[in-house]
Amino acid sequence: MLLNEIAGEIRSMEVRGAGRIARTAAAALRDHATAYEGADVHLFKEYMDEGAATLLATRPTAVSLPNAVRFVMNAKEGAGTVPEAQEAIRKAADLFILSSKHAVEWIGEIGARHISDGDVVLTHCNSEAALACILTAHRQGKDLEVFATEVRPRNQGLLTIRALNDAGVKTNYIVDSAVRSFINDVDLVVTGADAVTANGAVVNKIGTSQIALAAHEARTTMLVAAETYKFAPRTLLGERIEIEERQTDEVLDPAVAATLPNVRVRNPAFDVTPARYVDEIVTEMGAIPPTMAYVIIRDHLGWGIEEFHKNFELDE
Ligand code: RI2
Repeated sequence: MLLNEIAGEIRSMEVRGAGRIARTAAAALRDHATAYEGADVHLFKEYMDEGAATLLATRPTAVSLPNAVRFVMNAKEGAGTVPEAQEAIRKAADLFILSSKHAVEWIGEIGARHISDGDVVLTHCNSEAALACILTAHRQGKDLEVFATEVRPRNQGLLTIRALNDAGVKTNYIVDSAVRSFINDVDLVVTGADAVTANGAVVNKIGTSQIALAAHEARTTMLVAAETYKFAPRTLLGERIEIEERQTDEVLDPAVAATLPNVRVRNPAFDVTPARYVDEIVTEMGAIPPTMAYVIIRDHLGWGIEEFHKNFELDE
């Protein structure tokens, strides 16, 4: 499939979920590089830059996307010829995809240790990292019960209940607004993340922050399952994560909206949960307090503030 078509699938959410988007983008860059037939390495790099820009323009919030693109694109930097650059990109993309899959498995193993036999777990949206924790605990023979939210407006909860059902996990399906009614029955909340900022705030599917508030009030543990490539280096510079606002017809039928000229429909796809409402972030490097996000960005992603200082000139 051509890179433009893959970008279209990410935009329309046929391909969705922060980890899957990142792996799909890495594979798209690899195939885009392989398809190049010219011999001029400078033209090749321009061609790749255009492809990367197309992928980056698809959805603005999940930081896994720019992190994956940067990882793959950096690989070509030292290459002197087109075949060298193509090979470097292929290797980097395959490495990213493999490590991403391993990261999810590690998160499952570590997250499952937070789940005890007999626990009731609540999850929101459809996160492969969060589901890895739940399904690993289930495979270990722990007796679990899950509450899964519907996730208006795109109903990703349907994907979650299908996966849980097929694995044989006892599951309750609830509308998003029922979370507070059930939170006292829940031992543990586990969600995924689209981005984690340098101060440990978690950006995830709209509704996550309300769930975190309800969990906080009920003294229910709030875990976030997130691979390290969801941590956002540029938030060190004070850059904010852009919250995607999607088209209004996902929320209200345009024919109905047309009869309501004084009503503006809003459709933010994500919200921000402050670090103080998150007990731990389960990464493939271990379960960490959210306040350690800076350490992940500096030591694991290799983006210390020194990197930025090298690239910026201060005024005399
Ligand atoms: P994994 C999803 O976004 C959800 O917000 C989910 O929690 C997050 O990505 C992480 O998903 P969307 O693409 O990477 O449904 O854990 O908007 O699968």
